Amino acid sequence: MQFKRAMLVLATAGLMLAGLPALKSIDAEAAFCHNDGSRFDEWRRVIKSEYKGQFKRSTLSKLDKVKYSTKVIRLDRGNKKSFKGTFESFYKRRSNGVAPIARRKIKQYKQYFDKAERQYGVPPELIAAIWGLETAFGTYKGKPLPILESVATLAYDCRRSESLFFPELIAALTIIDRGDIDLHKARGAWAGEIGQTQFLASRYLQAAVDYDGGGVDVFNSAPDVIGSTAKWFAVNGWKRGGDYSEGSSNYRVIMQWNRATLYQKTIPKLAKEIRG
Ligand SMILES: [Ca+2]
Repeated sequence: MQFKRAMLVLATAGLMLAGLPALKSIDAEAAFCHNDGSRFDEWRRVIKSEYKGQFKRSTLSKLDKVKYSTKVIRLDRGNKKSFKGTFESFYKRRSNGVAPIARRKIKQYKQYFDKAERQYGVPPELIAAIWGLETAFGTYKGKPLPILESVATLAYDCRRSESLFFPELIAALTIIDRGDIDLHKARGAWAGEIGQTQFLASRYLQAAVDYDGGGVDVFNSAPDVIGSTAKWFAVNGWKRGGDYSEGSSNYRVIMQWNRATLYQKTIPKLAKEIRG
C-alpha cells in the first residue's frame, strides 16, 4: 500500500486553481492505492465516509454500484502502444479522412463555430481537428465503459497516482451531485472520458457550456461540443488571433490537451490541413 500524500497536495492545488471543490486535508491519510482489486471495498468505504458532508448520499451511493474494473487496468497498462512509431505514420493514421468531413461540419454548424470564435477566439479548424481526432465527430463509439467505474478504478490504482485521477473522481462525483450527468450509467472510453471531445470530468467542470439550449449535452449536441471545446482552450490560455504552430504560446495550450507529443504535433498540422 502506498499513500498518495504528495499527489493529493498537488491535486488540491490544481482543483482550487480550476475553481473546483478542494479535496479534504484528511484525504492524505485516508486515500490509499492498491495494485489489485483486493482492497477496493475498503477504499470505497473510506471515500464514502470522508466525503459524506460534501456530496449527497444518493451521489456517494453510486460508488456502491461500481466494480474494480480489470479491463480498465489492462487497457491502462497497454496504453503506451497507441503512441508509438514515427510522426508521419501516426499523422497518416489519425488524420486519415478527417479534413474533408471537418470542412463539412464547419459549414453545417457554421453559426456555432462562428459563435465559439467570437466568444472564445478559437478558430473553427482547431475545434474541428480536435473533434475529428477524438471521436470522428461523435461517430466513433468503440466499446464504451461506465464512466464512474473507470474513474474510480484509476483513482484507486497505484500506477495512476501521478496523473491525478483522484481529483477526477471528485470531479466526477461533483458532476453527478449537480445532476448534470449520471456517470454511473453514462459510458465513455476506458479512462472515463465524457462526450464527443473526450473531456475528463475536471475538464467538463471547467468548460462545458450549453450552446443550443436544453441544457449541456456533450454526448449528443454538436453545438454544445463545439462551444465546450472552444471554452476549454480559452480557459487554458488560448490567445485570440494568435498563431498555433509549434513553439507559439497557443501551441503550449494545445500541449495541455494531450500529453502525447505525437498527438500534440498532429493537432495544428491537421487544423491547417482543414483550413486549407
Ligand atoms: Ca445544449
